[in-house]
Amino acid sequence: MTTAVYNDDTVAAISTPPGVGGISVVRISGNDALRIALNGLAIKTLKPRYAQFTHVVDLDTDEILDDVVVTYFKAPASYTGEDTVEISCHGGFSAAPAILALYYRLGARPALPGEFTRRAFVNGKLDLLQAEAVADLIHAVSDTGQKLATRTLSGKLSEKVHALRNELTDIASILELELDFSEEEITPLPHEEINKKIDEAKTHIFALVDSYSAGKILREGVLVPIVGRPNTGKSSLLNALLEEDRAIISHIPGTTRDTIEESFAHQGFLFRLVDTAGLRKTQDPIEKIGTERAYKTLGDADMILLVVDITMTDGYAFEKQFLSRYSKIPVIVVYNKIDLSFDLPVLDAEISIAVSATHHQHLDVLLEKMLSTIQLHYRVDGSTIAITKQRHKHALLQVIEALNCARQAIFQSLSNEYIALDIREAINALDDITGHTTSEDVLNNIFDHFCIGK
Ligand SMILES: Nc1nc2c(ncn2[C@@H]2O[C@H](COP(=O)(O)OP(=O)(O)OP(=O)(O)O)[C@@H](O)[C@H]2O)c(=O)[nH]1
Ligand SMILES: [Mg+2]
Repeated sequence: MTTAVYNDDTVAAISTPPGVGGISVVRISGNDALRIALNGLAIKTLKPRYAQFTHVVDLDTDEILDDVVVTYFKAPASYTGEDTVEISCHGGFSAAPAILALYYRLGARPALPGEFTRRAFVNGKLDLLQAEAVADLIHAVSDTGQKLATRTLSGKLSEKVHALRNELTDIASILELELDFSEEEITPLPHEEINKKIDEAKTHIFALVDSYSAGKILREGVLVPIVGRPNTGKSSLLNALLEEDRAIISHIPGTTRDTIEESFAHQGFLFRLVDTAGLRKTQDPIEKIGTERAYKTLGDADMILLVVDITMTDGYAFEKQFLSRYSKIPVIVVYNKIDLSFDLPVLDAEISIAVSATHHQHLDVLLEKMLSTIQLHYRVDGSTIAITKQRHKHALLQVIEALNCARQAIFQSLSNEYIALDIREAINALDDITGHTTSEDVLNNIFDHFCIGK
């Protein structure tokens, strides 16, 4: 559990990952960072924002530990908002740990996970949305995820939340002003007007709640189960899209038992394909577990590839039923094995593509369709601003709940005092998102998930 002591002690950590590499960086931050850093260096002063070449010298033996380049960031112009010294030493497994051990002996405390960023947050350098974006940026698994995190880090999402906050503060202020003055002194805003303003704010909040799916896709990738009846060519399609011989393929129906997840990037998006067991009624206990897993994966799907074997001539009852059951998620019907026939079954599907998995025919068309479907359905593009955490969604739903209470209070003709109270509650819930009023427990939970050194 994170100890909530900040600013009055100086912390140090290695900010680069362990392993062989060109350089490693040891970071020291806190009131005493400059003094502690200089005690281990062969130079006597550090000029702010200059890279200075020097040595780190062992306290007891006078031995040079490493040649280093040191940069001093004087408070408040640093990442943490405190005096910070960054020592770039040689990479690998020995130099940085030796330098860090020396600075512990010189008085720095080991930094906790995410402590540099937490200090930046406490010192007002970042709000909580931006701090979370730092973690997202470090852990980004796709181009789109990296870009979304960068936009959030630059404050784009915070701006949206602040704009919402201003809208709500305006409403509360009007109501509170009316409380302070009698009706002779000011003309009260009609309740229909207040209702209108609340509804406008709600529309903006709902849009932000809706952005969660887009944010999730950009951040975690698009989960795409490949499903269909046995032997339709699901595993062949997985292998063809991955351009890799990943899943076992055979002419025997029921070959795939377990789900197999593999990812690939296309146009910056990460597609997480899941090959599944063929869907059919079966007495085989292992195949049964396989189909159960397939249905479970479907529950989390962002998009589905329903593979149909066009050589089958049985009326496609299964596929028709499937399409009516999964009407809320985008389904692409992939008519496979067109190298064998051109007679496409007519299924009532919004999107269908004919391919040959084994002959790699029209896979590029399928990929383009997958991409455009995601962009259209989840309204994502290169400038999407979206929430990415359940925490954000939960707080926004609380805002809506408080605004509904305000609407109710107006409906019941309660005094402005009560309406304003509800609006203030909505504002508090918004402040939870940016970190104004976030509880220590929530903060601990967020920063404990960071790595040490960030
Ligand atoms: N001619 C042709 N055969 C294909 C094509 N795609 C798959 N097949 C064949 O169809 C058979 C089944 O392929 P799989 O990829 O194992 O099918 P599956 O849907 O994964 O099957 P299960 O795992 O049993 O559900 C194999 O013999 C493949 O070679 C295709 O595009 N054209
Ligand atoms: Mg298979």
